[in-house]
Amino acid sequence: MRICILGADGYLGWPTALHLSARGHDVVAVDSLVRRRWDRQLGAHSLVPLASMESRVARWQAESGRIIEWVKLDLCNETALRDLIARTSPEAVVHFAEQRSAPYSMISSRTCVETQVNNVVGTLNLLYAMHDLVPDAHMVKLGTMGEYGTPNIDIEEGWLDVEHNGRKDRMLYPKRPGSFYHLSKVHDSHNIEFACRIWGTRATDLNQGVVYGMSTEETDLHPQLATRFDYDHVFGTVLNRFCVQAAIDHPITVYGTGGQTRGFLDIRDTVRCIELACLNPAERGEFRVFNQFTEQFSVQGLAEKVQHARSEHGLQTRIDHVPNPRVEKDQHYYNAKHQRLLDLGLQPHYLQETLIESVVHRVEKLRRRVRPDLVGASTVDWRTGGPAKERVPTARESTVEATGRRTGGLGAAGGRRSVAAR
Ligand code: NAD
Ligand code: USQ
Repeated sequence: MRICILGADGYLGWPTALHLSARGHDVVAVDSLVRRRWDRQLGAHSLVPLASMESRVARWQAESGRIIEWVKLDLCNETALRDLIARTSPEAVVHFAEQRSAPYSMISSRTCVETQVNNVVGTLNLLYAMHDLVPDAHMVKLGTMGEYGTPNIDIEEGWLDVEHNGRKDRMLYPKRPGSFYHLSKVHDSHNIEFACRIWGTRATDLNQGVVYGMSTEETDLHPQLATRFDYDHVFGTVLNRFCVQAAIDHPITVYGTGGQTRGFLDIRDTVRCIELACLNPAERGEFRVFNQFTEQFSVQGLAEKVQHARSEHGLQTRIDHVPNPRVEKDQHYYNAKHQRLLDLGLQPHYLQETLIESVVHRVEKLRRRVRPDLVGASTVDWRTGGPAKERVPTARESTVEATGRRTGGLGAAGGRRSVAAR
């Protein structure tokens, strides 16, 4: 298939581009590189050193003999996006290209608006481009399990059969997300469902859980093919952060009681799920929703798994319960269906202590790159936003930054410049 991967410089987009290319698909890898800019602005960085996209695709060709076309493009630039879709005429477009951090979206009005504009406008531009130029193509969109929130009833895959006052209907499952980022995904889902209904667009919304892991078969082939790995408190996700904390003997930061339960999956299953969605497209006019995760865990349960994996090697790991900077339930019912990708043939990699140990082991090798000031609990509070040092610099401050003086950033005041910026 001809497949465009949007957001191909990211944690999940890059391994997916490699996975699909390795299986014989013609892949166009697209990204604006805005995430590297957000890292610089926040003073954060990927723990795993990142090659440029040019080096990555060249290395992939050397390793595999396969060509991935690399295009730098912002989805919010409608003209450029339309040119890309017209020129490449894809059969499937996989859309990862969004601001994906809940804490980032809660720092300030500016980061909230930036998140929602980037995500909602990019997706609308893509819907229009696909409708006008490749109406038969299939949109595979990364949504999130967090769109549903934590309702006190079972979570279905996208749709809910409702009986009310003696009448029945099938409705989009009610959403009650927990951040302005997660809300942007809800807005996307509604816009995509509407496009399916009025234009006959084919779309699969993958409501993905929290992803963990550092590598896939293809990213392991060469250091230049590695994908990013975030551990800071804005972009780092929970299990990846816990592994880094354990590796550097930092207490594990469980927010609140740790009863928050979420769906999780291994990064190797993410790339397989995307492949399955592409190979089995939605029908014309179908808004298809898959809940893309393989197991559910509480945050406390994950912390204990990491602690136990370490204790097997005689190592002690402390678990700290810190005040929750988020507004979320930490004791709640959670039972989310996740059958449809299994029906298509997904064979999950379930979380094992060996995986935790292998991630911790890899982090230990990169220990010198870990910045302790990025590892601790989040300072972005849902009620009050982020402290001034975390806010995105104003245009004037950015100019100062470009001339070499540091502004903003997650680290301690007067911290170092980020690795990416060095
Ligand atoms: P990431 O930040 O590592 O990658 C996203 C990429 O998209 C970045 O390289 C960024 O530069 C690019 N991008 C953002 N806005 C863009 C725009 N307007 N134009 C072009 N490129 C743009 O994130 P990730 O972890 O790889 O997540 C990818 C997708 O999967 C996101 O949509 C996210 O919401 C979803 N998701 C991620 C997880 C997770 O645990 N990582 C879980 C569920 C869903
Ligand atoms: N948490 C801790 N300690 C930490 C970090 C997080 O207890 O040090 C808790 C959070 O309070 C939350 C849970 O762990 O209850 C998950 O947090 P997270 O940062 O791993 O995940 P989240 O903010 O939900 O976002 C991530 C991705 C996002 C994706 C989402 C999937 O960044 O792109 O959409 O996971 S889901 O959670 O299913 O919505």
